[in-house]
This record gives sequence, structure tokens and C-alpha cells, in this order.
Amino acid sequence: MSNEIESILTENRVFPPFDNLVQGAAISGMDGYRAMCNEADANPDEFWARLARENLVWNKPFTQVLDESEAPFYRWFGDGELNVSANCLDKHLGTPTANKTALIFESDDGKVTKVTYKELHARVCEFANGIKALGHKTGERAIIYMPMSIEAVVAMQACARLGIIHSVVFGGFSSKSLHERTVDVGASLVITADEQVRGGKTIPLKNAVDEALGMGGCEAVSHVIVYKRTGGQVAWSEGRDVWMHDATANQASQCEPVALSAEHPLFILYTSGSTGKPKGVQHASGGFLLWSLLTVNWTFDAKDSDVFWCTADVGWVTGHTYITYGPLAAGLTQVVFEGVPTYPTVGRFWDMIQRHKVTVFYTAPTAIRSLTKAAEASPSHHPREYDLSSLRIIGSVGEPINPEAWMWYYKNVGGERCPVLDTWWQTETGAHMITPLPGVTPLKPGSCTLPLPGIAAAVVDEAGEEVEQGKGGFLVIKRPWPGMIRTIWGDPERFKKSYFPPELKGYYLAGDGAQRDKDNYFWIMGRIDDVLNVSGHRLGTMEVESALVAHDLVAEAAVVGRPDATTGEAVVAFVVLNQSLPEGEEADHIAKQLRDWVAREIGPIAKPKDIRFGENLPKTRSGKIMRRLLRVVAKGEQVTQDVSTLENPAILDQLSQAH
Ligand code: 6R9
Repeated sequence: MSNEIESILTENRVFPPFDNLVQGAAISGMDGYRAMCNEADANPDEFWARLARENLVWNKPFTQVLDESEAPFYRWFGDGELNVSANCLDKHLGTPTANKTALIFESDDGKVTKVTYKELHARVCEFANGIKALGHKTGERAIIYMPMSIEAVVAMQACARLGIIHSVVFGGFSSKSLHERTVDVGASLVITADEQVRGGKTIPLKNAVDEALGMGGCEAVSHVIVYKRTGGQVAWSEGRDVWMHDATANQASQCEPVALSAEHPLFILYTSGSTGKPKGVQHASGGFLLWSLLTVNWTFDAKDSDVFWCTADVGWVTGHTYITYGPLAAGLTQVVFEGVPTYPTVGRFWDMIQRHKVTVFYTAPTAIRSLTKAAEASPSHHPREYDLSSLRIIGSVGEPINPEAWMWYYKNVGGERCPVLDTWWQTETGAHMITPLPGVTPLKPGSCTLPLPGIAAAVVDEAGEEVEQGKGGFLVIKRPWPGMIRTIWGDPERFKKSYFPPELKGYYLAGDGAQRDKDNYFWIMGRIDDVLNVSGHRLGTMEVESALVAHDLVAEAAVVGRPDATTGEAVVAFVVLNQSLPEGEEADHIAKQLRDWVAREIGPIAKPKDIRFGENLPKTRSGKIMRRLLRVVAKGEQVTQDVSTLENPAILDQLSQAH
């Protein structure tokens, strides 16, 4: 790692778009981008209507575009009818795409299975017929608790085909979380697997379902359909439990897709809010489908020849939008991966890119940071040891990507030939919102750059007034867009309160802090509650983290605020080093070094008051650092919150020990 000053606010490198990508891009050059933005701003309804007519297959055309009569409960294309699964699969039958590979599935132990669009269509139809035969109907809710698999995609698509609203629960969640979600959506059907396999280990899923359903309140669940992944031992409840292969046996490979209102809920996906209970984010069929398809085409500049790989799990929104729906609607070939990036070696991702000739690769900063560290420690699995020349675009999602990680990704994975697309969006937004476009946007490491056409993103103060360039504020979206959240399932009041606070003029409040630079580029400063105020200065936790990570000794860092009598808030940094855990004098020495480093990088104001070293950081299973818990630890208080969603709960004790 270099010692360059790479703090966000001093970042000034610019990487212009590559000529080969500008040529033939879906949106070509800044002029093409501006023209689309202008079209959208001049008449948003006409803009979205045109795109919805050109890109989606409708059973019944819509006459109304945006219905604002019950704002903020916006409705899009509400009197139109379509089917999402038909738009992902049936649309391709009778075209050359029918015989193209839709999914390249690679199991944890490296076994590869491919299915064409025609085969996937048949499998979805057979499963949908099986679900129907069990008596399930349009409008019911299904919980999907499955490993990454072709079967998981089939299950989601089969639900969409029937208008059964799915709620996917990440396979790493506990039976307690599963129970909570099953009750909240009032599920009548659960689709799961006997076990899942990750990193050579098997983890039971069906057992967890049995436990969850045994906790009470799930009496509406009449069937549990089980995909046999490993053949491991499972308990069986006769009459309720059905093997997936039995449900599909002898079913016809044709199943009429149900024509549904564009506003029919497609799925509910739970995400953490600022308080305890997770929010059931509800998405609609037409708008979500349109936005996921458009962003695959725009952001990833989808080409028929692409091999697309999004490494997310279908348990997260990224897996919904950029595995199950968007890429299929776009007719792409994509890789679906069961396992983890570090098994059997830390070169697994690079090996898979090489073998499957992946052209578009989309992953998370946390993966990049941990693989950076792993590659330095294990040179024979460093990306430079693999042929990654098939790549043309590489993307990032989930959290701010610090310039240090950005540069490593750009150089070592992208070979300085591929743009790094830092895509900002949320479960609630359905798909990308602020992101560079490959044939358009000059890149600045650490910035998600500019909003997509039609997305009225802005940075405002407490009264909803736009702030000047260089000043921090709330990230808002001023106009509704088709892919947006419709409501929080069962809690419309919380929806209004969380996302449309009255003082912000009816704008959508993202919950992130941001600022724009002199080129109007957006820089995300982390969640609103992650922006610190130290002696009246606004300071992004991300800024301090970025500075720390730029130090040679530091592998990863998380920064939180702690109330301080003198300065308002004080900076507390949790640091993972590139070496073994320091103790005693050595720890004091390194802490001082890092403090001075931050002071030099950003200014004395950002100097962490307290630095704690740990072997790793508390993370959710999706890789997000749990800053909420770190704030408790920083205050020296006992963690009383639920830590069941943590990947590594034991780390909290280690970090509690201030040196
Ligand atoms: C897609 C997804 C959303 C939150 C969001 C923000 C953070 C996501 C980001 C980013 C900076 C990016 N986030 N992408 N922050 N730069 N490119 O991750 O959805 O799980 O709902 O998380 O993640 O804080 O508000 P979700």
C-alpha cells in the first residue's frame, strides 16, 4: 500500500472513460447522458412511460404513468398488467436467447451446472405448477430460505409467475429472524433446502425452518417445500413437508404466467432500520422490473456477449435486482456461486473469473478489502496470477469504497482497463441510483459520481433546502421513480415517518449523509447517524476510516462517535492491523503513530481519541460493519442488543478491552 494521502476530501485523481467503452455504449458520452437527463427533467411522466413501453412486455398497456393521489404512496403504471417472470423468461423464447446459457452455477466444491433460458423457463413452469397443485394462489406470501442455487432463482421466478409475493430470508439468518419474518408477512408457504454448503461446511436450513415454525404464530404455513441439496438428515412433517423434486415431478413444462397489475407486490425484503425491528420493504412488479432492467443496461452497459457475475446472495436486494431479475430480463449469461471467496483458496473469485471468462464483475468493498489483505499474505493467489483479461467492467456496492480499496481493485483486478463503478443505492430504491456509467463518467476514487437519468438526487439541510457544494447534508431524492419502495409491509405509518419526513418537502430521505464537490459529484459520507460532529465540525466516519486504511499497517478500520463533554463527539477507531494483535507498549506506539497519521491526513480535529485493536470487526453476515454495536463498545457500555445476526459475536469482547 502506498503512503499517499488518500483521504476522501483530498482525493483529486480523475480517470476519464475508456474509448473502447464509449464506442457503442447504451448511453454514450456525457452528451448522451445529459440528453437523457434533460428528457427526464423536462417531462418525467413521458420519459418513464416511453421506457416502460419500450422495455417491458405488457399484457394490458397502462394509461396512467404516475399516480400521486395518495403520496407518498406512489403508484406507477397502475392500470397496466404484466408478469415479471414472463418478462424474464417467456420473452426470450422464440429468439436466439432461448438457447443461450442463462445460468452458470458453480457449487462450493467447484461443480459447474449450466441451464439455458429455455431450460430455466421449463423448470420455473414445472415448479410453479407444483406450487399451484398444492393449492397456493396469487397474493399469498412465500418465505424463501435457500442457499445460492439454480433452485433459489427458480423458486423466486415461480412465485413471480403466480403472483405469490416472496420474501427471501438470507440463509445465514437464525431461526429467530426467520420466525419473525414468517409471522410478519403471514406466509402460507416456505421454500427451503435440507442444508447449505459454504466453505466446505454444511449448515442445516430445514432444521431452522422447523424450529422457526415451532415458535408459534406461523399456523398459516401449510407447506414447506424442500430442495434436496446434500441429502443430510432432516425431520419430516407428513402432509406439510414436500420435496421440491416431488412437487415438480410429472408437472407440465408450460405454466401460464398470471397477468398482474403493475402495482401487485413482487416481493417483501427485510432490512435493518435505525431501530430494533427490521422493515419489510415492499416492491411493486412493474416499476421494480423496469428499474432493474434499465440499470443492468445502463450501468453495466449489458451486451449479448457478456458473462455477468454479481457475487451477492439472493438473500439481499443486490441478489434480487442483479441476479434473479435484472440480468434475466436483459437476456444475459450469468454466474451464480454457492460458496465463499476464500475457499478452497483466497484466489477463488479470480479463478472463477478466469475459468468462466467473466466480463462484468460486481462485488462489495468488504470483499475487496479482505481479499487485498489475503492476496498480500498469499502471493500465489494474488489476482495478478490469474488471467482476468475477459473483464471489461468491475463494480462495487454496499458501502462506501475507500480510495485505497478502489485503487487496488482498479489496478489488480481491473488491470487499469476497467472502470470501477461505485454504485450507490439501497434496498428501498430497488436498483442503482447514483453511479458512474462506463462510457460516460470520469471516475474519482471514492465517489459514486452522478445520478442516473430520471433520478433527482440532491443534498439538503434540515429544512429541505439544497446546501452548497462542499457542504454536507442529507441525501434525498426529490421526485418519485418507478423502482422505489411502495410501503413497509404492514406499517404504512413507519414508511411515511422513515422516508418522507414532513420538513423535507416530500422528498425521499435516504438516511445517508452526502456532499457534492465542485463538479457536482456525490460523495457518500455514511449513514446520517455515522456523521460525527466534533467541535462543530462535520466529519464523516468514512473519511477517518479511509485515512486509517491508507496507512501501511492497517487492513481495516471502523470509526464511530462517542459523546464527549468537551468536543461534542469524540472519534473512536476500531482497527485491524496487517500484523498480529499488538500488546502493551507496542500497541501504544502504533496507536500514537496512527493518531499522528490521521492528524496529518485530515487535520488534528479528526485524530481518534481512542484506538482499539482487534483481529477483525463485528460484521453482519452480509459484510456490513455493525457500527451500532461499536458505538456501545466505544462508550464502554455492555452490549445488550441482539447480536444473533453477527458473523463473529466473540469479537465484541476483544474490542471492549481498551488498551
Ligand atoms: C444495495 C445495498 C444501503 C446502504 C446505503 C448506504 C450503503 C450502499 C453504497 C453505500 C456508499 C455506495 N451503501 N452502496 N454507501 N457508497 N456505493 O447495499 O442496499 O443493504 O439496503 O444498504 O448501504 O449507507 O444507505 P442496503
